[in-house]
Amino acid sequence: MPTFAFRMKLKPGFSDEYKKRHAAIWPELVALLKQTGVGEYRIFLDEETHLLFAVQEVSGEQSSQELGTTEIVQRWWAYMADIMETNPDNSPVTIPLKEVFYMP
Ligand code: RM4
Repeated sequence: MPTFAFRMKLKPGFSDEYKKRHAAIWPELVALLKQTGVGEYRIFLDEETHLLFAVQEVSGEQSSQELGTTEIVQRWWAYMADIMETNPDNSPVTIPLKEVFYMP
């Protein structure tokens, strides 16, 4: 299963809020992610730089970041926009990361 990794950025001071909101992630968002092929999905925070590093297994061709045409993701991105670095459409600024090491 291919793995996608990407970087996003949190606004300073919101790590607890980010974690709290994700601990209560909307069931309909989880269902959509699973339906579209996103499997195990982790997000890590670098507390020093406020950078978020996401790693997700994907059975299809698209990552979670390509679901911005769905109403649920648009609503989720709008909900998260106040604590994240976003584009004008509320999507989180997303920088793909290059895999440089893999140990099976
Ligand atoms: C992140 C960001 C991503 C979304 C996850 C669930 O903060 O909004 O796009 O896939 O949450």
